[in-house]
Amino acid sequence: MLPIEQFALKGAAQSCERYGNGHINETYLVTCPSARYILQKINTNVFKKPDELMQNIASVLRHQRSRVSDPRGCMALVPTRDGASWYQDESGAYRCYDFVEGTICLDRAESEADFAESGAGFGAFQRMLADFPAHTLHETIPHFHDTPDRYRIFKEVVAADALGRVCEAHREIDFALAHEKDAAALMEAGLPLRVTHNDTKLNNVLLDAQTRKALCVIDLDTVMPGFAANDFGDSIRFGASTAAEDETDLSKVTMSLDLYAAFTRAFLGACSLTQPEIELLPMGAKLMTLECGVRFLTDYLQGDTYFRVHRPGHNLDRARTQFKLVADMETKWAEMARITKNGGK
Ligand code: ADP
Ligand code: GN1
Ligand code: MG
Repeated sequence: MLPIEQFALKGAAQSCERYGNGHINETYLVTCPSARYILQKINTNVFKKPDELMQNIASVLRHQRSRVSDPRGCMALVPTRDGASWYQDESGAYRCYDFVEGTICLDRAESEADFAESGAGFGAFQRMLADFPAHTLHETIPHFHDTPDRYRIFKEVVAADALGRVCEAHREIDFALAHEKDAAALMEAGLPLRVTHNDTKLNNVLLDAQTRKALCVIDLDTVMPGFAANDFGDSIRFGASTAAEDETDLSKVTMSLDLYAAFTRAFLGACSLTQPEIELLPMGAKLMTLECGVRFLTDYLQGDTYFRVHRPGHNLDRARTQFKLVADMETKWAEMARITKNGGK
């Protein structure tokens, strides 16, 4: 039983259904007579300290709230009946948000303009947090975009081969190992640390359904200090792909230079980055994709305990698309660098 009645909703809940395509939390749409809500069971296997997580979210939302013009421009937490920002019982940890009405959430860009809007949204989010006191943020997942550390864990998991799956994934393991030389490229570049979102998938920004303009950045669980190139790169990884993250026909999976350019224009137009940060944006795209592939592959080899899966081999399929994208980016590297240098033109 979900603890819906613990939250201060406007009226009794008429329905509560699983919602969205996130890989981490359990998300439910709760409908009351005069309002809708998003109820989430926080994945405490991933977020070990929900109290710290919720402190981060509450303070980021307060900061955003004082800066947005449209009230739908940032999420609103629904307090518990006791006035707390989240609720915990023996079944788990829960939080509730107002449903941001009149928006759409895309798993694939339907046009260059939609994808560019996500760039404008994430760029504006980063700009909005430029004066947020970064030292007050808890590290909700330590070493989240520490690619060398992701490799360290990956290699331990390969060596252990606890489920005997290594034999199913030789080609992918070899690909990952052959690309390890790039792993520290961002971390060793001396880039400025900013407050970043760190999970900038297209489906983590809501677009206004009428205007299709970016309206509200969601999924704030991983807001932590990071590099601008991480946010840029994770968006490209997911949204500039010509296929779904779990497409099994790899011939459909490429990185679209048109989508790359459209996103770059919008992102750079919305936040102001230094020259070294701009130069490393293509590396951000490649590394976030490689890192995500390594994470999917690690999870496959470990028995699918982190990312939600919907079929056998799902995480291996996901790893394959990421590595296909990395290989495709390598063939387009010079053009990606040129487009980035020209501000997305
Ligand atoms: P996860 O961490 O599992 O990805 P998200 O916080 O991204 O969870 O939520 C999953 C999905 O639920 C989103 O992709 C979006 O479709 C929807 N969603 C989340 N919060 C809201 C909200 N406040 N208003 C409308 N839709 C939301
Ligand atoms: C997860 O939570 P969601 O589905 O928006 C993951 C990201 C990965 C992404 C891959 C906290 O994002 O880091 O890039 O899946 N989030 C967490 O699709 O690990
Ligand atoms: Mg999400």
